[in-house]
Amino acid sequence: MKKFGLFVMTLVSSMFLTAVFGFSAPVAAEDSAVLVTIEGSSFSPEVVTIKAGGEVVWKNKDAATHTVTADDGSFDSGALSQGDEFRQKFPSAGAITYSCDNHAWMKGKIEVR
Ligand SMILES: [Cu+2]
Repeated sequence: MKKFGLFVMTLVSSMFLTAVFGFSAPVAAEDSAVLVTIEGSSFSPEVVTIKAGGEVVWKNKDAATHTVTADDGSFDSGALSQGDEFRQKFPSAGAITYSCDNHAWMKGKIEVR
């Protein structure tokens, strides 16, 4: 009887874990954005290719404040402090170059296909 009780407890706890995992999985699936890390005063990767309708998220890991500013003015993150994120969707195909307002040498490119 003790063994049966242990079996039931194992079954119940694995069902609980399945329920928790089942609940968290769709949340992770929603976030299909391509990550660009800002670190060492550079965008990494510098060039990313995404499908039309895709999203890019930039995360600033530097202590310095950076911006993600499109050269054509189509988007601008404003000041990103350490740990801040900026998200941008790209609905149509084309290439968009961007840079950091605070550091002119920081450049990146999004290729939308
Ligand atoms: Cu910068």
